[in-house]
Amino acid sequence: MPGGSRQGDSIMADDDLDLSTLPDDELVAQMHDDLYDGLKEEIEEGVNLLLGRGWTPYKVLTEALVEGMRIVGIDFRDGILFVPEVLMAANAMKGGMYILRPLLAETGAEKMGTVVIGTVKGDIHDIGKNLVGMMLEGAGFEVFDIGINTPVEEYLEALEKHDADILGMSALLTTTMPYMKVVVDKMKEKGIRNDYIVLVGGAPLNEEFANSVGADAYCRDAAVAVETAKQMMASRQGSVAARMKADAAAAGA
Ligand code: B1M
Repeated sequence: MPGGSRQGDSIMADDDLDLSTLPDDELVAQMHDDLYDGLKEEIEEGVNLLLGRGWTPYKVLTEALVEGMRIVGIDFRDGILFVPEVLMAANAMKGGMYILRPLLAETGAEKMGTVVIGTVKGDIHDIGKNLVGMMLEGAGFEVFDIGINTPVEEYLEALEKHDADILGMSALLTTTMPYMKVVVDKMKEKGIRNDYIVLVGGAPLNEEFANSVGADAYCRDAAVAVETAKQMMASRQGSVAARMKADAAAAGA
């Protein structure tokens, strides 16, 4: 990356650094630096060290990885980092997420429902989507991740194939987020819109936008996505149960 890491100079040359000797706060700061520099092996080592010190997978994810990527995003926006460096940072982040994924999914929670999730057509950002998928799995949802650059036909095919309850769509670009409306409109046209809960997320979105495209909810982050998915599944199951009760009462009358 241009000009070296943001804070690395203040500690010592990265090659000489033994991450295991650093206290937690310095290790996390160093990991932000290593993510910035796209150092996948160092990120993997840092994640393992923090887990070994008793950090929960969620704390490692949010404080070491997501925060590191937030810093990368600022310098990308300001023209200090460019696409190749950000790709390396993303690759390093994925190395860390790969270690955390099974741990986040290991909750033994009962099955909450089935989710199909994908990044919309024209958009290749997948870190946030992957994270949301991981967290939903950890909360007991079965998740089918259909990837990036997803056209409407693939969303609809996957919903039917996996008998899904929830459709999750991610968009990171102001130019691609309107595609969510294309998907929802197609669902309406086919008369299947109300068969699914539609959740949307991504940095440029907000609640108003989610309403305008006809989604059920906007999810600011992965934790909100999990809470929203759980609540919406519970109220959907509640209304199905109420309808069955009413039908049974009507049949008995
Ligand atoms: Co791009 N990029 N990028 N990028 N990139 C952004 C999004 C940008 C904001 C950077 C900037 O200028 N500050 C900017 C968008 C500007 C805009 O439209 N307003 C931008 C741009 C311009 C571009 C390109 C056009 C650059 C270029 O080529 N000139 C290009 C577009 C490519 C394309 O998609 N067609 C591009 C390319 C790339 C890379 C390939 C280099 C790389 C992506 C690698 C990858 O994903 N595999 C990349 C990256 C890494 C970023 C930033 C730096 C980081 C995104 C990220 O991973 N964040 C980003 C800057 C930023 O967002 N601050 C940026 C970490 C992640 C955990 O957060 O994705 O927000 P996030 O996900 C959160 C929530 O949003 C939410 O929960 C997640 C977890 O808490 N959420 C959901 C997300 N999806 C959800 C779905 C749900 C629910 C919640 O469903 C239920």
